Amino acid sequence: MTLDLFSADEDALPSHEVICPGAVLLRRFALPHEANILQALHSILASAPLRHMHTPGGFRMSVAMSSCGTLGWVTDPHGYRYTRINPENNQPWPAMPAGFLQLAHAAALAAGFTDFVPDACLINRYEPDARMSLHQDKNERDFSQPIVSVSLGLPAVFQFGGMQRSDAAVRIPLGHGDIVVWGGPSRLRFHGVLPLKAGQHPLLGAQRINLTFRKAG
Ligand code: MD6
Ligand code: FE
Repeated sequence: MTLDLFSADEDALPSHEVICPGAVLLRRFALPHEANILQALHSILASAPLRHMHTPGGFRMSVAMSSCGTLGWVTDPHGYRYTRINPENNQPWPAMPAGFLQLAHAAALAAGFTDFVPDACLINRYEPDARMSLHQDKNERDFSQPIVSVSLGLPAVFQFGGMQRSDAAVRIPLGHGDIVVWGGPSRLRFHGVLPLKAGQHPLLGAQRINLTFRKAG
């Protein structure tokens, strides 16, 4: 009998890959937390439902969004910004669950960023064909803090570019449970998500959910 060291079992282990300085991919890091995350998401989205916002230029976003934490990210004809009140229902955003905070903190630490305490978690839902065009995350106050991005459900192709929109972008497939931590010299890189391919995920069905944790205020 031969021991198969490179069997499919290896695909079940977490991994740590540096994408470029400041950007780390932690494959499967969120898997042990999937049940907790989905349960918490269910109640967050019951009080702050996902909705398709419009860009300042007037385009309806194909990604449906909500937020939890002290600050939530919104876009409307006045621009992109963080607010304490959800403009859809004039209520504060749902609190960030302790489990979300702990996961984001642990992922940041694994990527070399100490003391990450997010005050905003943006919740993105992609259905087939939904995409996010290349953008920079620059509505946050302190760019010394990283962003922790958790992917759940259907796989997607993430694009990491450079500091200019026109810079070449690498493509990284992201699957259920993968986390990207992004900061330092990479913090202001352009990035985006290619149109989601149709499919069925055993837990989430025909969608991808992305959580991005930020220290926004
Ligand atoms: C997404 N993520 O993965 C969209 N931004 O659906 C982002 O826009 C993002 O994943 C900054 C850092 C990590 C991200
Ligand atoms: Fe982003």
